[in-house]
Amino acid sequence: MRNLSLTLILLSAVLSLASCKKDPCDDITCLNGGACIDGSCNCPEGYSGAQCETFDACFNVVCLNGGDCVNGACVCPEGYTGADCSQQITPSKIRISRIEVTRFPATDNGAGWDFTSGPDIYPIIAKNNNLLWEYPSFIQNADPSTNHSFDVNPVFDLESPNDQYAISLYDYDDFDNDDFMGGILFTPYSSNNKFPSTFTLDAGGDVAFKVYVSYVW
Ligand SMILES: [Ca+2]
Ligand SMILES: [Ca+2]
Repeated sequence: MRNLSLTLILLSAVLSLASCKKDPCDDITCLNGGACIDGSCNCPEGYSGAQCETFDACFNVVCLNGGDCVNGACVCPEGYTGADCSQQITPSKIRISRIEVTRFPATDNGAGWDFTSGPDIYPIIAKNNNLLWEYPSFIQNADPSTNHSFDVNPVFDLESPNDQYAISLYDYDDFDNDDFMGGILFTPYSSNNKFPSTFTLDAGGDVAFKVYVSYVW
């Protein structure tokens, strides 16, 4: 009996202590719409700090194309501009490092390209019928069933990316004029192309190419 009454006394003492325990949020002020929960501020999105006093200037700032937000403004990667990096900058040059020939005609209108063997192929690039670049050698007796790769070394720059160029394939011949095998007109740049590192030039005709490029701004 004595034990029980002692227990009751202790219990009521604990209860009275608990009832006058302070609300942990009494002295807490949460700014910017924050709400105090169990003694600490629960801040709305974009705010942080003990009192929600710090605003992240990059909250809700969207930077496209790999841009980074710094102090509330987008820092754009090379080639992009605009508040959200959505705008492309026209490159001053498009640099070709490799040309792959992905299709050429197996025959010259039914005849062989050469008397007893396959064509000896090489690509050229021209603009307004002026030769700008040609591969300095050729691939001998090229097999039309596979792709053929030409390293462009040193690199060749297309100096006016918005102009039209022509890429053509020739069969080198020893004793007469080289045979034209086919060509495609192309404009290397468009303002929303996202700067691809390769582009495919294929109009469904006799020849098709894949061109490996980089960009100079
Ligand atoms: Ca020939
Ligand atoms: Ca030949």
